[in-house]
Amino acid sequence: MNTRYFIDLEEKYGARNYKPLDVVLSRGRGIWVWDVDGNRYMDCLSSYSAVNQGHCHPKIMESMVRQAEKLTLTSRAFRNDQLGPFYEELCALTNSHLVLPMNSGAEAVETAIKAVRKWGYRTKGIEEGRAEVIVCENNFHGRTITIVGFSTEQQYRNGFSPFTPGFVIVPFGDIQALKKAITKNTVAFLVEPIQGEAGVIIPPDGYMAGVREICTEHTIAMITDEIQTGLGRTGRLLAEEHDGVEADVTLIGKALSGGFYPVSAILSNADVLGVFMPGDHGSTFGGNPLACAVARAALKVLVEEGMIENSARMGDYFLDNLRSIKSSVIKEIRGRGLFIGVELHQEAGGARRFCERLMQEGLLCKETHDNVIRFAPPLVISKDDIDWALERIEPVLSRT
Ligand code: IF1
Repeated sequence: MNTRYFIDLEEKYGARNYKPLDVVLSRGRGIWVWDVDGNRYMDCLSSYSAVNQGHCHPKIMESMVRQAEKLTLTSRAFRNDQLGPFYEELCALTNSHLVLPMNSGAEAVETAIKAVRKWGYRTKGIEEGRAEVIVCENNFHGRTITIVGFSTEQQYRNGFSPFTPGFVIVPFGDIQALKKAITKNTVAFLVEPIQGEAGVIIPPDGYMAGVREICTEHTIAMITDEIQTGLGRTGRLLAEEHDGVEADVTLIGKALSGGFYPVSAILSNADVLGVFMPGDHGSTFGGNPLACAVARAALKVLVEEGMIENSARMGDYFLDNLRSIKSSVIKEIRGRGLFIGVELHQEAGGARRFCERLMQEGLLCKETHDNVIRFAPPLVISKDDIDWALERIEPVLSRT
């Protein structure tokens, strides 16, 4: 059965909440994926940074299979032998005090919002129901009603109101705007260290350090959403490290499982997550033994196989070479580590058609916000692999 057969099935039975490229993948290993017709592609999206460790990493797979044969789910009504070691390893790696395990990134964001609201009421004496969380324009934190309610992207909001109150929106990268937005009811500031969906937008130098200072000064919880930027994507374990800051609450997901399983986590100092009492919060699958075993293996290979350092080195190499391409369509090239966005001029006619041309050349990438091509390959990519990619990117971007 070939590509058309599978596309027709999806079109016939599937809700239309995506418009994917017409490639039907059936196998993946490392940076490569193959479609049902046997064509090979380099994956330059990594499932939005959920496959940092490369597709089907054998050691993560081995851990998943071994755990799946033993015990997959106990509910949190009982304990299991993977949860404590997962907590200990994750806290040691991220210098965190407490962990709350969830499944999707959006669940981690929602959990953090619940935690900081309760923390504000219980420790700052804010009047119940008045808590405010400051967020940024062009944010992306997930797709729940509460989260899209504070999105500035109309398409993410249209048709889904009414929304959750208690959110204030400020420009990303603007310290003064953040200061002005703070009131006596402000409990937290939620920010992506680099805005991914907005088009790999990197804030001015010192922004995150300034945020840290303001949040400390006003006793506001600094929440960094590292669900996409974390776990090596920008060349450091967490993107916040580039600014030498430690958030009060850090959210991770995606590559926390190496793409094998939905695993997310809220990392925090004891103050914030410490407000949760038994019965306050939970989820059926949060912290299940299979998720923990997979996440433990995913973190282990990420660190032990030098993927974070490789992301920094290969990201610099990729960026330098992209910047040397002579092209009338490229407006700006932005990136940190292997988190790269190539913004095209409006006149180029949109990034989608370049992604379609690149697909024909064997390279899978994704446009974001019409004019930005995102290049985010798995962190195991080599210099030769990048040269292979550049040999295909250069002609596509230098021709209009
Ligand atoms: C889609 C992109 C979109 C995230 C950050 C939380 C979440 C995400 C910084 C929620 C998820 C995914 C969702 C997926 C496409 C992709 C994405 F930013 F990565 F490109 F949409 F904007 N915080 N991002 O990036 O995590 O609940 O999905 O596990 O919704 O189309 P999730």
